[in-house]
Amino acid sequence: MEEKDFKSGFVALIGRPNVGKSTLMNYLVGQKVAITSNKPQTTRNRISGIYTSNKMQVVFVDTPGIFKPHSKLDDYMDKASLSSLNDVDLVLFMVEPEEIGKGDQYIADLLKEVKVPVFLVINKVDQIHPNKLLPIMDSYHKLEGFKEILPISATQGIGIEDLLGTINKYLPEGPQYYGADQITDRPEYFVVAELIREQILVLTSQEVPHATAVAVDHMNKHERGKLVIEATIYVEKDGQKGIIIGKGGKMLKQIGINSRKEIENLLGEKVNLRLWVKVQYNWRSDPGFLKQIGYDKKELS
Ligand SMILES: Nc1nc2c(ncn2[C@@H]2O[C@H](COP(=O)(O)OP(=O)(O)OP(=O)(O)O)[C@@H](O)[C@H]2O)c(=O)[nH]1
Ligand SMILES: [Mg+2]
Repeated sequence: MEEKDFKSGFVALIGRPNVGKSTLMNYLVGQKVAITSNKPQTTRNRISGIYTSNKMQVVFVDTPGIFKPHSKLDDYMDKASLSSLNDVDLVLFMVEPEEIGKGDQYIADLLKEVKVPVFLVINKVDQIHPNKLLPIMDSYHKLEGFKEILPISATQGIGIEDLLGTINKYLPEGPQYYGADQITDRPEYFVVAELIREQILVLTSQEVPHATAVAVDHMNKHERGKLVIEATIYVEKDGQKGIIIGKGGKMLKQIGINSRKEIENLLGEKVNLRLWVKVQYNWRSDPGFLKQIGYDKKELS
């Protein structure tokens, strides 16, 4: 229950693609609200994961990895990440367990403009020998500007208690914004579409995952005790459509089987998932289409 010195606030997760931002958020929330993959540029929209204990409520704001934009979608993704820095209480800048490189230097420079405290979080420390950690931490100490430098592993749970304890120290006293059982700010249909996209990231390669968008069209009727979900997978070219469907429909079937399991896990009920594949030429550079499927810049302000 709410105590007198209850703390709450918003904490942004910022960093290059693939450093483990979404993995950390899921670990903290205790459930998969953001999809993850070993391919960079997995996250495309801001999504919050809500952590609640009897001492505090932290709204973690996961963001797309920051990189040099090549298309309208890329540009949208960078803006989504950077705009989140203006309205949070704290920023976690996540990096790989290695000495600072160009991509991280670029983000570190952007973060100098941020007025709220910034923690440097070195993730994936399970991948390195403990002796290697000190020189890495030193290289970041030299940069200055970080209130705390914290090594963690988002998959092994290393350093997470420390991280939460340190966040607690910096957050202001405040109310519980969300119910204790709410784990994300996004509607279920958004997470459902993402879970389908996650399987496309797992099962296909090269340009296909990046050329794919998923939209849930219907998710409100039941047939024979199952929730019927209809969703469309958009790709940019006929060849990509062929890959998503696969020989004799094999790939699409596998995408359906895998994502249905994840969706049933999320919703806690049986699902009848129906998938369609459509070509939407050059959708990544089409502002009208981006808006139509929810990648809307206005959503950010
Ligand atoms: N070994 C190890 N792998 C990790 C750890 N955290 C994340 N990963 C892996 O790193 C990969 C990327 O994780 P994501 O959470 O998707 O990374 P992200 O920063 O959200 O990436 P974008 O959404 O593309 O910006 C996945 O394969 C994760 O399993 C960790 O602590 N240790
Ligand atoms: Mg991510």
